[in-house]
Amino acid sequence: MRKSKTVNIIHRLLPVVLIFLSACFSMVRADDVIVVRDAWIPEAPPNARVIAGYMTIENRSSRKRTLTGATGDHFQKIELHRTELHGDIMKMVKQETLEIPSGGNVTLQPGSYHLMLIRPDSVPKEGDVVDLELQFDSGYTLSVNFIVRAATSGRIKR
Ligand SMILES: [Cu+2]
Repeated sequence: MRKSKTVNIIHRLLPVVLIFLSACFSMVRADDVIVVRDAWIPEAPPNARVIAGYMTIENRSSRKRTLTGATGDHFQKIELHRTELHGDIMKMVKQETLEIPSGGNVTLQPGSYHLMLIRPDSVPKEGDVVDLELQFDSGYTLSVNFIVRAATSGRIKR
């Protein structure tokens, strides 16, 4: 009697467990197609109130992905910016989102898109690693380690 009860419970729970497991696997499948490379932060003066974050985001999925924001424990807030030339003046313009086309990639780099890390608890130094969470439109978050490099040597060479 006891045994069949246990079996019954397992039978009843099995579909739930399977649905849960397949949801987990499909989440992994859906989200492991975003790859971030060359994540770095140029070293800033110790009193800097904002610092920049750069990286290349690659989208290996079959549909476009949209970066909607980022968070980090040691910053008051993080915005997505784009440096634009207005006449003779370089301006940073806040962006709500950044689209990464299917099968393509977008590079955040000096003079273009960047993460603006606002009011750090303390300004990281060359060699430090800063952990940030990137948020995408699917609700997916990706943890990325940004390496702090000397500002002059940090540019990505092509
Ligand atoms: Cu900015």
